[in-house]
Amino acid sequence: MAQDEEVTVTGPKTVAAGIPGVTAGLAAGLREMGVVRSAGTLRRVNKVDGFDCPGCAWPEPAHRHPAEFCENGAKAVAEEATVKRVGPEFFAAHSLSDLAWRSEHWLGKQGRLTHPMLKREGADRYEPVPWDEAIGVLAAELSALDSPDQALFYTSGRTSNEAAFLYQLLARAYGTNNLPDCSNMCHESSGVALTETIGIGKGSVSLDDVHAADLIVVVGQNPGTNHPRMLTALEKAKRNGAAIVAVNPLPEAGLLRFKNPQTVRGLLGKGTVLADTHLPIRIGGDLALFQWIGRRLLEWDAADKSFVDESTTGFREYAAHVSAVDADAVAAATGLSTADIDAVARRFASAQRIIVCWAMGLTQHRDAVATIQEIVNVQLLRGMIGKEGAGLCPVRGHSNVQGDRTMGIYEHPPAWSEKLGTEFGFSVPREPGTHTVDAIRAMRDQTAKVFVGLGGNFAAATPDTAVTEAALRGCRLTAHISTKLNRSHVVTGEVALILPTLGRTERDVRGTGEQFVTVEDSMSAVHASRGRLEPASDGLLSEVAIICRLGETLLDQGIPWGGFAEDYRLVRERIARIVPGFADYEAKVADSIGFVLPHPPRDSRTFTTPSGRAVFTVSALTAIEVPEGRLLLQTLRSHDQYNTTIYGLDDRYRGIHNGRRVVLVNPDDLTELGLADGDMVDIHSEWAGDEDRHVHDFRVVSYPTARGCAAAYFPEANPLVPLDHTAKGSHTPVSKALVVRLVARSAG
Ligand SMILES: Nc1nc2c(c(=O)[nH]1)N[C@H]1C(S)=C(S)[C@@H](COP(=O)(O)OP(=O)(O)OC[C@H]3O[C@@H](n4cnc5c(=O)[nH]c(N)nc54)[C@H](O)[C@@H]3O)O[C@H]1N2
Ligand SMILES: Nc1nc2c(c(=O)[nH]1)N[C@H]1C(S)=C(S)[C@@H](COP(=O)(O)OP(=O)(O)OC[C@H]3O[C@@H](n4cnc5c(=O)[nH]c(N)nc54)[C@H](O)[C@@H]3O)O[C@H]1N2
Ligand SMILES: [Mo]
Repeated sequence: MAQDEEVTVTGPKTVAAGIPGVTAGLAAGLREMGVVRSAGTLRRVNKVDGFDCPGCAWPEPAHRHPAEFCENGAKAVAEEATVKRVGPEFFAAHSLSDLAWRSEHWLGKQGRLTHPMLKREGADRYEPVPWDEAIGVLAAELSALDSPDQALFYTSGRTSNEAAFLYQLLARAYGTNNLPDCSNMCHESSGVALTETIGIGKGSVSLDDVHAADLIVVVGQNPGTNHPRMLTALEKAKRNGAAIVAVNPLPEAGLLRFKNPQTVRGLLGKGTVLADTHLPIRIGGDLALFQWIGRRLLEWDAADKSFVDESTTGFREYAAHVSAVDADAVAAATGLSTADIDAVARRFASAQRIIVCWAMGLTQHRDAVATIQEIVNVQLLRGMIGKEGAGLCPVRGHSNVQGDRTMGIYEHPPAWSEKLGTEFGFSVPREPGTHTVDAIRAMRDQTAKVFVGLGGNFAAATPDTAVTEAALRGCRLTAHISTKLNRSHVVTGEVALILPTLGRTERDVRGTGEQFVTVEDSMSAVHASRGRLEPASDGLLSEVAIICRLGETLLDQGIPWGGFAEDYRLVRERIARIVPGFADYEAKVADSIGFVLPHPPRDSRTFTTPSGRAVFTVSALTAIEVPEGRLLLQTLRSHDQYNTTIYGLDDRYRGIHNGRRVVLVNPDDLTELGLADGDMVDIHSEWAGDEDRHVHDFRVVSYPTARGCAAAYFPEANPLVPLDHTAKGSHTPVSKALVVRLVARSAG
């Protein structure tokens, strides 16, 4: 999958968005959509009567700006609304052996899928088939399995609430909880950490809280690229007097300075300095950092004693543990000086309304759950839950990943299983199913034989690419409900299906007329999303319609699939009856900006933990061991991608152009390793004595990351992530802390 790359490096930027952001967004729109379609489409992003941006899960403000989208939202929309097409002629011209060596960038750029396609056993090509045949093949293969647990039903986070609800209903009525999802690789650690400590796996702040905070700490997150609209909220908080602290091994542009493209000042001026302090932490040092902050808060008598007494449990043990935390151990783990950490601890001690935000820089680590729980500890100590302008803010990735979980996309049976079973007349299986990593193991071990993907790109997004691809190829059938071509369509089982579907931006007309769907953002707000564009092809079905057709063909339980497919209100009616918090669903989403789901800690300082209190936790202070001559590598996103969808080969804010096979290393480490900027290396990852994993031909970039740390892009670096190297308690692949060795490629 080599690409013709001639990487050029211009060095990191310190300011995000402004005119370059606007022009990059518009250019992407014009390139993919043309002038008329661009103007009409971008105007409807995140509007009350428009569609939810398929980009990130950052919430929309109640009073929306005429341009309530960002550069990367515009790119996400352009990618979906492209005028290019991948139809039967494309597959006639390209065999699977031909497609297998194409890059993800190339595959994605071919355009939108238009027809159901089938690869028959032994064939090296997809051929077009009618929908009935495609659904028939899938249903027949599922029916032929010895047990429903031999099937896997994966979901990616763009799926609407309606489709997600029906999909889990289908899987469970068929007989399995095998519902792995992208969340398993994403914010699972946050969900586990928060459920154990505050009783609910979701963040506790609203957008108004962000605007009202006086200290916002952004840990392990790159909002300038991945949640650009968050910068607008940070800017507003800043103007209201908030201090902002960034904790990150990299000096990410958006965190340092921001030019708001929605204001004249932002477009033409110097922009707003966002972060008052940047702690360039060593990868994996956050657990130690927050334990030390906890220690200082206790020494300085900064605890909110009445909150701790009235609402928490476990304080004594926590206090005893952090009081003994050793300064040298903290310095070694964080790579930071005590003085620098203390300066941030003092902000925690004096601020009255503190929000801590985080994303993948915390969740994709071996001790991710414990690390997030240290943040919870500090916030509990300061009484920062259920208080205006304060709280815990895991910033989700995919635009409806949180909603999918609310709708029961989960390998464990949902809390409302019994209601689900009673409503539809079957018993929900009790045995937990497989999460993403177990799904790969099951295919590898041939205990799973049919893989169905509702969106996403399982082959490329998952760890240990060689193992995962072999596992997928070992399946009897792989089937993907997708908008665009990707690696997962070309790494197939014996039989393979592509089921092309409508995107968020497109009009969805069913028997009872035009339909809308609903989604939930990162702050538990649920609202409607209405596609406005003409569908990319007449051959497309909505996700809801595809699931219903499969349900009808596969199952004979008497679930009214036909009715659901023609009128999504009937789906919402069932959700309202079954899923807590959705009473009056239809009325609440029909013509308003939506509603916010209940969140007991935020709403009333109620904690639905076994003790009825928020829980302080104690975790050992660990540091990742890195042998001599090795670096700690994180895999991250460039400014020009959406997960495995590669928009382009530039990473503007980091000053890297025309290539993605790069590894960013601190200049002092380069000197020590006898390497220099521009060198070509192979990267070998070392784990549990197993040194087989490597990727080749990466260009070294001298970059101001923390000492001992390195960074490369996801998904190119995924072959380095060991399948069994997962976070304790959440099973999330450790994508942010790989021990690696760089091996220079000999010249010539
Ligand atoms: N344009 C665009 N938007 C997106 C996405 C996209 O690919 N493109 N993806 C979406 C999805 S699914 C998600 S989950 C989110 C991801 O949003 P992010 O979590 O912002 O994404 P990453 O690129 O993985 O960035 C991880 C950040 O954590 C830092 N980091 C790495 N290791 C550590 C550590 O040990 N400690 C600390 N403190 N920091 C660390 C990295 O330097 C980097 O800044 O974005 C969503 N939005
Ligand atoms: N090494 C490493 N690996 C990682 C990560 C990392 O940071 N490092 N991050 C992880 C994270 S946070 C996540 S969330 C996962 C992402 O894993 P996935 O969600 O599986 O991957 P995506 O790249 O988001 O999926 C893109 C594909 O979804 C399809 N698609 C897009 N829109 C729609 C739609 O509306 N409907 C349907 N049916 N299909 C659609 C298109 O065909 C597109 O090619 O990757 C994880 N993998
Ligand atoms: Mo994610």
